Parts: sequence; C-alpha cells; structure tokens
Amino acid sequence: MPIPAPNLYPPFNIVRLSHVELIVTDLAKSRAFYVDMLGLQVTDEDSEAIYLRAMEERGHHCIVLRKGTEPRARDLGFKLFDDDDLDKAEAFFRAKGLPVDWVDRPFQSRSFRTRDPHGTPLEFYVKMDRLPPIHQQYALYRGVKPLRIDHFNCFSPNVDESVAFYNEIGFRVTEYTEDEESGHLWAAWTHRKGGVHDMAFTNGTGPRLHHTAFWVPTPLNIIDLLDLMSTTGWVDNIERGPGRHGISNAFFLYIRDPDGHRIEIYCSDYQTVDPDLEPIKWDLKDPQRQTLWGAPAPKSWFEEGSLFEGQEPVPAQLKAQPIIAP
Ligand code: DHY
Repeated sequence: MPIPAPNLYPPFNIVRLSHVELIVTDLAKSRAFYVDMLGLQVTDEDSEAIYLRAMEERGHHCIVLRKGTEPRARDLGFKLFDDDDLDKAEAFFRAKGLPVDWVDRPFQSRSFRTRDPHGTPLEFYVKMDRLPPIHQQYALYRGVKPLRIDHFNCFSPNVDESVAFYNEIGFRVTEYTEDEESGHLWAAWTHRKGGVHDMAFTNGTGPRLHHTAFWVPTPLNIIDLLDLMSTTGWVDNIERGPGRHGISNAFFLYIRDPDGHRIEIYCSDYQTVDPDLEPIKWDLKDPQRQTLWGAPAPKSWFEEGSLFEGQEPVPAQLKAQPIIAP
C-alpha cells in the first residue's frame, strides 16, 4: 500500500506524545528501576502511584507507575495545542463511533480517553501542571540522565490501517518497512513533533504497547547505563543493544522493567519538520534496517509486549507470533 500523503491540516492539532501510565505489581521494585537506576525524577508519590518526569520536562509527569495485580499499560497520552483542539478531537472520535470518556486526571486539565480503531487506548489533554526547570540542576542527574519521553511503539495487527488512521489525525510518516512480497507495510514511524517518531507501529498481535522510549544526552550515557545495570543486579533486564538503528539512525538500547514493560533508551535521530520530507523506505529483508551494524534483534523483541488495561491474555498473546516472520 502506498504511504498516504501527509495531512498538513488535520481536524485537530496534536503537539506531541506526552505520558503513559504503567500498571506494575511491586511499586518499590519499579521505583528502584525507574528512579534509582534510570534516573527519572519523582514529582509525586503515595502508596498507590509514583509520578515521574525526565530532566528537561516542565510538565508534571511522563510516566505514572500505578500499583496493580497484573502488568498492563494504560492510555497513551497526547498533548493538544488548546481547548478548541480538545473539543474538535472529541467531535472527531465521536463521529468515528469511537467512545469518548471525560476523565479526572490528577495534575491535568480537561482530559478524555478514547481508542483508535484497533482498540489502542488514547488520552488527550491540553494542560498539565508546570514545574520549575531542573535541566541545569546537574546535581540531580543520575542513571542514564533521561532528558524527555521520545516515543511510543505499538504492535498493530494491521500497520496499513494504523498508518491510515494516524495520518488522518496528522501524524506524518518518516520511515517505513514494506514487505516487498505482499506490498503491505510491516512497520512505520510517524511523528507530530519534528523528530523521527511520536508513534511507531510494528506488525504483530495487537494492539499492545511494544515500548516507551526516553531520549538521553549521548550514546556514552547508554554505555554507562549498561555498566551500571550489569553491576547492580539488573543484567537480566538488558534485552537488545546497544546499537545504532538503520531506521531513524538513532543510538539505542532496549531494557525491560521488573514487570516486563519494555523501555528504549534512545538518542540522536534527525529533524523531520519539513512538510515535504520524503519518507524513507526499507525492505523487510534488509537486516540493517533494524541495526545498522547488522546484529539481529532477539525473538522476544518481536513477540513480547505490554497488554493494555482491560485486555486478557489469549494464548496467541502469551506467545505471540509475528504475522510476517521478520
Ligand atoms: C527501530 C526501532 C525503534 C526505533 C527506531 C528504529 C528499528 C527496529 O529496530 O526495528 O524502536 O525507535
């Protein structure tokens, strides 16, 4: 399927991805992972939830860890430009027959949750409490020195359909992998904020959250994190990398939190803000698309992901097979 032409005047304006809530089974263990090891800053916490932000972020949170019985991901949060956009977004989702529920979210102004046509839960809002800048408080930097949330990647049961829907709401494709034999998209990277992606889709049993990524200052911070993880009891949580992606040209590492939620540590992709940027096409058979240096991704990377809230694991999701073998 051809990549749709960019929709430069979408029905409402999304600024960027913003935050996600992860259900975790042991808050103390997750705190050790996200705060003590990765270096995210706690902005609020009680016995049920921990709110976190990265060093550059002025908004109150980019990750909420909430205690629960089963690991799940909740709504993927997106920030809109203004309240008018929020009303237009509501109208858009209602017109598609998708549910809109206005919800009370601490530290956020009016927010509603909905879902995409495959069932991926989404949340839209305009304002989040603003906090004082800490990006020059270098005494606070720890772990991998996470600067900001960068993107979500989701398993999609039909990447052509996902790209068509997100294109309608203004996400522009920067790079994509096509299965030359079937002509279908195997994966696609789409953005709002002018980087390679806010939202990517990977072919597989879904919808599920494949990973959430954080931008860090340099590849050296990733090497330092690996030294830290391998000498502080986290060596088994290293999943893939370090390496450089072919797609996005970013330096990367994938790690798993104590519940298996996947986090990508990511830096140095490129600017994509030109409205006439030509998407880059990769062949599914090209091993360099994933890792420029040629190393293959492990099986777990293709099969495992976080279920969303309300989803029950079905056998296919317990051991999900990619629909097209990588
Ligand atoms: C790739 C994956 C990502 C990303 C950029 C590029 C390519 C791949 O490994 O399939 O998660 O952020």
